[in-house]
Amino acid sequence: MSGLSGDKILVTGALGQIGTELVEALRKQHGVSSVIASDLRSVDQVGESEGPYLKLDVLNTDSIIEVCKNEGVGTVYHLAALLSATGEKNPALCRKVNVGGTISVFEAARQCSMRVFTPSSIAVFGPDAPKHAPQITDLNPTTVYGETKVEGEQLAKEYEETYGIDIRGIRYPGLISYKAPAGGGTTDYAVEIFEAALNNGYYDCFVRPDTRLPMLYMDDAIRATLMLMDEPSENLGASKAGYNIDCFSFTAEELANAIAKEVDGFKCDFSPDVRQNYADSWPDSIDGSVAKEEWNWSPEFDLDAMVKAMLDGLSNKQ
Ligand code: NAD
Ligand code: AKB
Repeated sequence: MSGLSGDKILVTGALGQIGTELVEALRKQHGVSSVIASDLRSVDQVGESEGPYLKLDVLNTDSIIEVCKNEGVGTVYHLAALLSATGEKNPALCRKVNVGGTISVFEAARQCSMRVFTPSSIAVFGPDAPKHAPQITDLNPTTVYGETKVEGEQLAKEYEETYGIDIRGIRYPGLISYKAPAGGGTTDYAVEIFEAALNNGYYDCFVRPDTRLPMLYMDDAIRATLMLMDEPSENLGASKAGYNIDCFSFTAEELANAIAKEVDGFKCDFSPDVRQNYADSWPDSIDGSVAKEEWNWSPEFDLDAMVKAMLDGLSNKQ
């Protein structure tokens, strides 16, 4: 992978669930000083940083352009966003940050000749999509968050067609990890349940036991992201702004049972709240055959491997 205007990498929203692990992986691949992490928090709030860090609001296009020009940034991983549960509580802010922030980054990419990775989500699908969602189908989400993700994919296509910018994205399923907390999404129950199981032996889950959603362990999500960004451009087709990727699916009850096999006495109750509606509007599983054909994606972690990795990771952290 070669940078265009420069070889450095900028990550927005770097302190979030994905950014925490993506920055680590990118620094291993490219060297610590080549990867600039950025987020809304100031440096003194972040503490001792293990590499370059900047306070950067993605709504401030001029600042992004200035940083990219001064630092010689060639690639941006744009992660700053509001997730579904937080976004539905404040739809205006969700639109502002998710769509406005994406336009800022694309404008900077246009002016500084940069490549961009920007995640989409399974939230692009609405209740009318097949429950095993194909790559191509009508996208009619019923959440504002989902609408911003559809708009992000459309903007990526427009910027690529109009200005020739290389913009790539993955429709991430719910991501499960332990290094940083989940950031206010509907799929957060599949993350919170682990810490609750280890600390309290009990979790009160905010979706019904039969709620089935596509999910992925973070190691696989990071690997998919790096693979997609390393793939030669000529191999990628019309879905490059938002690939479905193969992952695994389980119900909330299947997850609780898998944890109970490992954590003696673990008990889970289910008290669905408003997030149930968002979960019900999303598919049960997704068809990742286009990503498999174009850049050979397949995940390594299944439900049992993920449960073991989560419990080991959290136990070693505590
Ligand atoms: P997160 O909420 O954990 O992190 C987002 C980060 O963005 C936060 O650190 C926040 O401080 C920062 N941020 C918010 N507003 C900002 C602004 N104006 N300027 C700069 N930074 C700002 O989210 P995440 O889980 O790491 O998700 C990253 C991306 O991946 C998002 O686009 C999200 O929609 C997408 N995604 C995540 C998942 C998942 O399960 N985590 C699934 C599908 C898609
Ligand atoms: C959320 O639940 O909001 C995210 C997502 C699937 O986009 N995890």
